[in-house]
Amino acid sequence: MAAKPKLWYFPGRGRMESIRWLLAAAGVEFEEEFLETREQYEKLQKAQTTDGRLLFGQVPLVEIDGMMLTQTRAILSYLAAKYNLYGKDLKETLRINMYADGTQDLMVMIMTAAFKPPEEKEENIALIVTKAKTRYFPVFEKILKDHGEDFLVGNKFSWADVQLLEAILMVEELNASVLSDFPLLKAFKARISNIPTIKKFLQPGSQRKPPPDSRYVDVVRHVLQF
Ligand SMILES: N[C@@H](CCC(=O)N[C@@H](CS)C(=O)NCC(=O)O)C(=O)O
Repeated sequence: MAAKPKLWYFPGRGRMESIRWLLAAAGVEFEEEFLETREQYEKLQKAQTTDGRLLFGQVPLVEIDGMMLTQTRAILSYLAAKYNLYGKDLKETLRINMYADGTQDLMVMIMTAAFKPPEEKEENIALIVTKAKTRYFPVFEKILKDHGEDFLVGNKFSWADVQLLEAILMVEELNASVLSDFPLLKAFKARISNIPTIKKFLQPGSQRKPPPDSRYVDVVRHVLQF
């Protein structure tokens, strides 16, 4: 039996969370090592010269299929292809990439919000919710309306669906009624949440991480020294 993929990251969501989601959606078990000290991070950095662990000195780092992978987007694409969540042809793959990149842009805004000074937080959250409602969610609502299918691409469950659900849940944590004007996204959310592997990941006790709190922010600041 192949070894479980191993993930190295801080003990929280950040850039690793979408990787956790995609593995979970594919029904793949994984191990995690949490970086909580500068020493752990420096140890990974030093390993760079010997076995290419941190290619550009950054995490996420994922060990899978005998490789040490960095760069979130590359890792996600590899997993999507490996677990058959990447469309049936180049054109479907392209659309999945476009949709996943869009939701990733939205999630990066949320990810970085936790590190803003307290006086900027409220305004920043309002901006993110507005962007979700005016730029991102209308696009996905229209896609679902136009083709009338259950999934975003090719009427088949893909990485794009996994990541859109992740993004919807993240924005709902900022504003619980954000989907009120998006009936098809509401139905999409219910449908995708009910896929057995996703349902399992949404249960308490899974490897899904909670929203960032001050402890998480302190750990990241401490490890990366900023
Ligand atoms: N393009 C990279 C960016 C990775 C990145 O910025 N990682 C941060 C932690 S979330 C990091 O390791 N920063 C340390 C540094 O850049 O020196 C990716 O998407 O994986």
